[in-house]
Amino acid sequence: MKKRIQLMLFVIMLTPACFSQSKNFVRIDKSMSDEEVVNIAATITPSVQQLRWQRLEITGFIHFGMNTFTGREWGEGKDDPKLFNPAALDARQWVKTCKDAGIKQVILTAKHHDGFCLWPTKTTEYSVKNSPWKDGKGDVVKEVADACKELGVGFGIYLSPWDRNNASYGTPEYNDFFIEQLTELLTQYGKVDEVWFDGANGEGPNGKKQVYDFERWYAHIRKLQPQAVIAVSGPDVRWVGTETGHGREQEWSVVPVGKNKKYNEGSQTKADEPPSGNNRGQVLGGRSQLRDGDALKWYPAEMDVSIRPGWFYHEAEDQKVKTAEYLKEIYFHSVGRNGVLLLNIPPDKRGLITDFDITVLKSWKAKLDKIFKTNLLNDSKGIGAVKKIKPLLDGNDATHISFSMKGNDNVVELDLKKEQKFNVLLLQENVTIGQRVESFVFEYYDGKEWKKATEGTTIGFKRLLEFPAVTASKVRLRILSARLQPALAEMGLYFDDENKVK
Ligand code: FUL
Repeated sequence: MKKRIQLMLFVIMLTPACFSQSKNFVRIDKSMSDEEVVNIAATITPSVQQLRWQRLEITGFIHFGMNTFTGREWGEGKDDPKLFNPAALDARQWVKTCKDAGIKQVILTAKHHDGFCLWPTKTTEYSVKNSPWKDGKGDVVKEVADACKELGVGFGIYLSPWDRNNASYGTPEYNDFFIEQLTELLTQYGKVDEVWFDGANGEGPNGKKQVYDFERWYAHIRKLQPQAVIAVSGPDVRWVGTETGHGREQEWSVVPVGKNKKYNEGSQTKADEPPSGNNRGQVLGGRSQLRDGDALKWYPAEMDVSIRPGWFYHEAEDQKVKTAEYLKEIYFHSVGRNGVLLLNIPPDKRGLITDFDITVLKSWKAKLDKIFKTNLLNDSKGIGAVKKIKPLLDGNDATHISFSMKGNDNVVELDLKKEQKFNVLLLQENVTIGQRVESFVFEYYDGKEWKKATEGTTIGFKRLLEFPAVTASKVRLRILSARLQPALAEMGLYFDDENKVK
């Protein structure tokens, strides 16, 4: 008997974390008290796929296709495939440019709303195979997938549900056609890490709108590429609600869903809609909103934005590439507000990312590397109730210090050992435990008393705050309110000599 228990324990210890069940969807009902609902929200955690995706922090979008050649943003599906001829196309240059900028995963528009396919699909004649590019023998999806594999970058596909070219659009047959397109993309190019569905649902060539069979598509993706996350008209990753690259001041990863829908316990397949309630405000998932739906779900935010005004390349926008300074702000307001940034970088008609974009990306990367080069807390010592601060400084987002929130067990106080100048704070929660912090204040000791350097609400996977520079040798973080016991994973303090926050 003892042996059996020992064996069982051994097996449990050997079971990789990815096989353990995370609970990322829970139904709630009217009989539950507010406190119960808050406690449920605090224990909801990401799936293995969601956690992998969250840890990428910066991902890239490549909008490329017929629009690149016609100068449009939304093609009508009538442009001649002969127009598609990116004579110098170099997908490796795209992926390398992204990788050098810190982008960890690249999503390609395999088909945009015009229906033109960047791979030689069997499902339609409207594709690269009828273009002059490589005499119709080219395959952009393959070239990008291969470059991602070679350079160790994740690979994702954007397949527009809205198809303005296909004659079956607006009929049930279109859903079968879409399944065939998914099958090709998910079986011919190796591992796919993200499948991105846009919400646009306009009219097709016959003037009809399509009723998308999302649930069938999700099940198909789960079967063929179970490790992929499905965004943003999808169950794993939610659209933040704007295309500006900015998240909310309070961005919770646990949000209410399914106001008018009937969900099954444990099912994530049906959440093909935005969270319930008001999605446009500066708070999503706050206490007062948790009852807006009939379930709570781990549904983290992706902030998509283009480096240029448009999603596709237009020569006239060469001088309108966002500045490195503005991209830095976007980074602080996306990754630094508990989200994943999806930055679009569109190649030009040659099939290359231009130097205008590359120059900005390089200086953006250099800026971020410079800010986060030295964590000024590295040599610090815990001097309050919490002495063992190593989990906060080990670079591991799954080790943490937990706070009971009773008495003064909500504070971590640090001696920096010498005067340091700082103006950027980094905080991370261990989200494998749940997202819990609701408000905090960060203070410094000026020799006489504690003063506020900055304050915030949610932390989540990562929170970044900029504030006017302070010089001090003692600092402390006080968590003011939380759901259950919060688990603080990482803490960083930096000095950005270009920071203009007054
Ligand atoms: C939108 C689309 O309509 C745009 O063209 C672009 O693809 C963007 C990422 O999603 O909704």
